[in-house]
Amino acid sequence: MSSGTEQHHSNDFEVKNVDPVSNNLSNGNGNYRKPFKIFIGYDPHEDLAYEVCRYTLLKRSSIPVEIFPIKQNELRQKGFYWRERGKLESTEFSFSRFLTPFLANYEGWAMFVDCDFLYLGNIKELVDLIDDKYAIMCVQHDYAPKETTKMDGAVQTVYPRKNWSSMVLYNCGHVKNRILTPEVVNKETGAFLHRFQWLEDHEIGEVPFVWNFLVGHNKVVEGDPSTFPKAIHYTLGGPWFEQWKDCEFGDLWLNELEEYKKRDEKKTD
Ligand SMILES: [Mn+2]
Repeated sequence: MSSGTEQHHSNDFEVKNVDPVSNNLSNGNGNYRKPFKIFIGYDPHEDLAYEVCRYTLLKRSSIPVEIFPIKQNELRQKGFYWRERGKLESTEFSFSRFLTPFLANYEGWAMFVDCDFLYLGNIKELVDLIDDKYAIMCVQHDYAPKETTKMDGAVQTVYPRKNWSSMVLYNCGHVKNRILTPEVVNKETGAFLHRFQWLEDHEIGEVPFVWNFLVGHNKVVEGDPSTFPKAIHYTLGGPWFEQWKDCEFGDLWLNELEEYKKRDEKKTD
């Protein structure tokens, strides 16, 4: 990647809303003293998706968060990632996502999320659902997609726990997650990793589906706020791809993109 691109992402590390004097936060119960670490899967083919995902996450967060893009080329340079890309990998972070606990030094909780998410809710509400008795927490989708291709023609595969790994809260300090070393992440099968086979079922906590609202699958029920998406997941492809410009909720993403671009222009003036 060129140094120009690196510069463009130079503020990926971002701490927000920290009171510089006391380091105390308005929430008061002490859970938010340390910024919450969020790792976003990055793919050079979906740079705008990453930017908008990050923008909406920061914009609506009332707690301090640190955002790190998971970039495969950087992980390779650091010697954390070396596996060859398989045909079924639709993004560069298909496997590198499972380095999240390692990248967080096996400490505290951290979130991994795909770049094809749009945040409408405050991430604090998700962090408040964290329960230390679990090794991970995620939306436990139960479905078999009808579509056979996704994004720019990559083949859709159907497997148990499909899409569970696209947004995961990792209890990085949990002893069971110590197994996720670079060695294991680089050699284990997609089934082992994406189905969380290093864990027992009872170690996998559940969060409401609105935190991984699958476009084309999940539905809003009028008058029922519990179905209103807090994080929209354009899992089939989003408006940053020409053929998905008119997809459901595509207008919301395009509006955020416009806002992000305007803000970016102001900054560089
Ligand atoms: Mn996705």
